[in-house]
Amino acid sequence: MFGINQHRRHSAALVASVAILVAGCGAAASPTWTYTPLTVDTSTAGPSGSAGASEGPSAAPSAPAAAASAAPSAAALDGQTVTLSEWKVAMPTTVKAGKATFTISNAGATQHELLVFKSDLAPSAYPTDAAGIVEDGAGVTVLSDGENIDPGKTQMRTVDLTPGTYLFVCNIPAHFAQGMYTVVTVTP
Ligand SMILES: [Cu+2]
Repeated sequence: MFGINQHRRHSAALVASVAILVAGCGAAASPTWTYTPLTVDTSTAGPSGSAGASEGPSAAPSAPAAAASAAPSAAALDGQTVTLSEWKVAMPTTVKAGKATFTISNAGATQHELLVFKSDLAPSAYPTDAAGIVEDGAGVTVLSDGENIDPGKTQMRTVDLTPGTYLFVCNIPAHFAQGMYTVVTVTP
């Protein structure tokens, strides 16, 4: 549905605003979810909204109900599927910390792989050589690696995620340079 996809996309672009977005999402259990929650103008969302949301203009931080729903909204990666294709790693951009076993699916037309790095570096600052990320390079830690996956195949992976910033990436030569990665924030 429109709302869910939009929400994911905004979360990716506006990680810092995730609490507000989540609050907006919660209030928009009503069908009125649009961009407007970002403006913190609740005059449009208010009429149908929850009791908490009607309290004031800055509903996101002050409404107890919205605040309570913010944390659980980052779902665990456990049981989810990460889908690889040219040149994307499709997955949630915010997940909850913890041990997670997930499926990696190659929906592309060529082999891909999935590596998980933990690092505070922006992707553009990752250590690279001509092929891609230098996996034992400075400032990055490989949390998980696996065999290449043929098109149409899947692979199971288990990781233990602690809060921080991760890069889920295909490091087959030139694939990282094609942008085949997703930055993932792991929340407590
Ligand atoms: Cu790839």
